[in-house]
Amino acid sequence: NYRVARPQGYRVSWHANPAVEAHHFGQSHPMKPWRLTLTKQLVMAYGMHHAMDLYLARAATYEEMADFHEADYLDFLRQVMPGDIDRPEQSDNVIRFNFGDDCPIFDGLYNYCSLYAGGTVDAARKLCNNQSEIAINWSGGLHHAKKAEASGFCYVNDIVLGILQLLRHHPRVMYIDIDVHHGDGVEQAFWSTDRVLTVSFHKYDKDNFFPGTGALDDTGPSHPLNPGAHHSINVPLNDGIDDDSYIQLYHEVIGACIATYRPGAIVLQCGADSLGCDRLGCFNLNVRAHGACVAFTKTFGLPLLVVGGGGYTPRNVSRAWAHETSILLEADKILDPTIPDSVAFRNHFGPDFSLFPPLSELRKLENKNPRPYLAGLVEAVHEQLRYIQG
Ligand code: V1S
Ligand code: CA
Ligand code: ZN
Repeated sequence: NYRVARPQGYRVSWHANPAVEAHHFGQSHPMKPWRLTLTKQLVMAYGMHHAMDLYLARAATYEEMADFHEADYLDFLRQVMPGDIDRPEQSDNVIRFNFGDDCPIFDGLYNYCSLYAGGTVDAARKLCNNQSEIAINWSGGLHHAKKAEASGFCYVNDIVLGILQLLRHHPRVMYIDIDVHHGDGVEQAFWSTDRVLTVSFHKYDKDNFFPGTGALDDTGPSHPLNPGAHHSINVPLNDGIDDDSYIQLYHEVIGACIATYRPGAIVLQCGADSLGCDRLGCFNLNVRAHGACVAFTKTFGLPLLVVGGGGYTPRNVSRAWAHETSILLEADKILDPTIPDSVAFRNHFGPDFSLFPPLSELRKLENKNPRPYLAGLVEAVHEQLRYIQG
């Protein structure tokens, strides 16, 4: 590996398979794997591919996915075909495994799932083998998938598979989720163990915002015999949170969690639907603020697995993930904030061609998170951390 002697910075590995990008959920579906193409084009136009180890992600095997998922569910996922959604003989399984409008059955579904999952498993193994300090898979981060159920555009929970790999080498792993939605699938997968601390920041409205879970007092099943009690941290937010509030909250919550829990590795889900102007999101964050969370997480110097997640305005998803790649490479200060002329699909970034458009101004949402509310959240997290040992 040529990069062992990098004078400053960490070895960063990039895990991707371009075949993921070609899958289609359907015309009106908000999840567009094509956003990964746009991200890659930006990363390459800035020359960042020269500063990372690039790996072609292989498909996760059935057995690897069975580390978390039930065989019945994987068998269905493997053999199902687009027309099955309307076939009476498949209707029991379609309902049981929650396929439908949110989780459609499209061409190449199993291939899509195994490729994004393979990227995260590979990335985790690179960290475990000490072959890189930071491993990135922007196609992963599909945090809603359950053991035997698809949910919220997620079919295979690559994050859970990645954490299971990290747990082979690290006594404690911390999971951080800045997607605008609650990271319910990852929380649930580990809610009986004290070896994973999950922390999700999200919009919370039990009745009107998907998935409706992640209240402040949802801290994991609190039976005295459950070692995982108190090991789910939820930071429920209202519409319109702005840059300064979010960054301060992130620093206070994550700083305290890491100091108390002392994880050996961190998994960071960077869902970009927490940006302003997102098609499904309702926060008011700019690209720099989203990136500031990544930068702060990196300062702890722990092995870091970075995955994507939601993000439904592709031009902004790609801006955020390209900027965050530059932060992980310590190249953010030298990137031109004007998007290079050479980038493919440059028309998507007009009329400003800026890496940092004023998202918080373009769709102004009232910030319904007053300072005392946020102070109360931090206080509650500190209180919860008193039950946790590192
Ligand atoms: N919000 C939202 C939303 N929009 C859709 C949707 C819209 C058009 C389609 F053709 C298909 C689906 N579904 C939802 C949410 C799911 C959000 C998932 C976020 C995933 C993630 O970013 O966290 C990680 C990748 N679903 C719902 O709100 C459920 C419904 C209640 C309403 C929408 N219909 C389609 C299903 C039931
Ligand atoms: Ca979240
Ligand atoms: Zn989301």
